[in-house]
Amino acid sequence: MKEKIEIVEGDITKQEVDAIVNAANTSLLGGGGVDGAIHRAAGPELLEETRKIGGCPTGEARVSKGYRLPAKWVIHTVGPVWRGGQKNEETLLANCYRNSLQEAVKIGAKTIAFPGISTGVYSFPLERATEIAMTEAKTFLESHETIEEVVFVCFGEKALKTYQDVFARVFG
Ligand code: AR6
Repeated sequence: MKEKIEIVEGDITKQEVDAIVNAANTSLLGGGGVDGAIHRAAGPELLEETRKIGGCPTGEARVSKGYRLPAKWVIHTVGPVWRGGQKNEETLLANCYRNSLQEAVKIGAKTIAFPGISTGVYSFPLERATEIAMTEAKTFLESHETIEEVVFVCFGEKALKTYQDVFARVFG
């Protein structure tokens, strides 16, 4: 299982994978952070399509094309805003990873890249978010053979170190 996991530092919009995951908001109309970067790199057709999709509840995922991105698909998921941990945040974040992977299976994507959903503006504690990401990926890969590679894209060195440490714990 662990050989299907890759941890890289960099920009998710540059990833040569079948699908990249976007940390969107419920409107799916774009925003800052990784969402803004994905919309800029994909071009205006992405917003046209996500406008038609018409939004996405927290924890769920919706698929669009990737347009000018190297990735064929964008899987938009909406992470929870961290409000101290008593508002179902952990379950909702786990749902984001599981539902995104489920969408990847449905569209036949074999390789998928994730950013740290909710770990920016939405303030989910990075280490706990990373544990949830890795645990969900591990559980999902154990029962779905079509996914060949899950790439965790870390934005900056601190995130990279956290992902590497958590990987060793979860997959070690
Ligand atoms: N590639 C990879 N990771 C990135 C990139 C990039 N180009 N840019 C930022 N990150 P955030 P959230 C990392 O705030 O917390 C948006 O406005 C970043 O360092 O983008 O889920 C949406 O529209 C962080 O670790 O998403 C929503 O309103 C992670 O991506 C809201 O922000 C997520 O940070 C969602 O907040």
